[in-house]
Amino acid sequence: MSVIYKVSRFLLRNQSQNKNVHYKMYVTRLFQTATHQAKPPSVVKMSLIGASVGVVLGAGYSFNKINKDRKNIANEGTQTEIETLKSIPDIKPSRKVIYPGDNSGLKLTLFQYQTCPFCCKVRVFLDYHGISYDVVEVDPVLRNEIKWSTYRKVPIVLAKVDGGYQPLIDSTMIISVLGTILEDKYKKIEDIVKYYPKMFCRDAKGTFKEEIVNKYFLMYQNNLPKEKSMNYIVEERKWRKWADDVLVHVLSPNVYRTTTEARQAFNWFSDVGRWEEYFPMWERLLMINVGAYAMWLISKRLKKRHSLKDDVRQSLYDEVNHWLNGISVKGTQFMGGSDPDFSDLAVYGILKSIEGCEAFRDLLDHTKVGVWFNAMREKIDSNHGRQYVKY
Ligand SMILES: N[C@@H](CCC(=O)N[C@@H](CS)C(=O)NCC(=O)O)C(=O)O
Repeated sequence: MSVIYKVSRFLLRNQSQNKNVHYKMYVTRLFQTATHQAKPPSVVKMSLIGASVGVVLGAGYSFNKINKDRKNIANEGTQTEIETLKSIPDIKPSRKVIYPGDNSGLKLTLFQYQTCPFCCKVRVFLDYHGISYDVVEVDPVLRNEIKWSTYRKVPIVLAKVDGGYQPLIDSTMIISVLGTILEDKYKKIEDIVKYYPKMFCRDAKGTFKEEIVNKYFLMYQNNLPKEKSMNYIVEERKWRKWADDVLVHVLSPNVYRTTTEARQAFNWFSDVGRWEEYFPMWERLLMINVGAYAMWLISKRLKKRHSLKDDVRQSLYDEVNHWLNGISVKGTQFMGGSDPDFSDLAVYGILKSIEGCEAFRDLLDHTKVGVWFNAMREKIDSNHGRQYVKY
């Protein structure tokens, strides 16, 4: 879903560049006139110039690449902690979610896009546990609301801690940190976050990036919850990772499968993301119309990249059935048993992000996910997880 936001930024950038277009065309025309009147250079001379430029550019590129590779290799394995802010950035929350029964003592602000699957995961986690939070809706084009952060994605949670505000980044890390805290009231966010440093490493394709490598782990520190065995914890981790690495990737090609579906999806994003409030009319219409078309094109590439079936719906049904089979092997209502666990919450959050799209309606018609989904909705809407918060 993050591509939506890239597309909109691309559109806005182009818009401001348009101002220069006439001037550029004028200069180009002048240049064309000048070269038209000059004597044409010989073919040999032009080839020599071309070859020299090629050699210089090639050498520059290789030099840069070697330097970058050298730097990357030298940095591999280095860790950075996420620093605490002295004060909260001066940004007014878009709204407040208040649960009267919340005695967690946590003061959290969630910076988000309403329809981002990763943000939905975090909201579902907080709602289930009945933890109050402020929401700052981030403008996906300008992202001014997260200017204070070097991490440029959402969700970000800012948690009030002694002496400042602790940024938590990445949906999975946010949930693991808060999950650790809910297990033990004596643990402090600013201490726990130190166990989740960003590490400079290579991904499966060998590309260097910063990643919180242990983000699927809760810091139980030899104090495993009585109701969970080690095998159970490993399984739960596996499903959480599957949700991020597999399930999320079947969404876009399904949501933007046809131009009509893409437009419908964008209209729904506009409604639930309150784009009317945040964007001028022309920009909203541009995002819906051009964005939908661009996403329709991009989703074809994503389909290939993630090796989805020609009928992308089938890939969506297959993955959701894979999840439902996992539950039926256990013979319980949820993956977590009679109550949802971290993996149920993650899968529910991700699917909830496409709830208003045709793909989701088809999913309800072609799989049995509705029973689990509705049961999850009930648990979350009643803040059922509140009872497990150890405060
Ligand atoms: N692994 C991250 C992924 C977060 C992510 O990719 N968020 C998207 C929004 S759906 C984003 O902010 N993309 C950056 C952008 O808008 O350029 C997480 O789980 O939080």
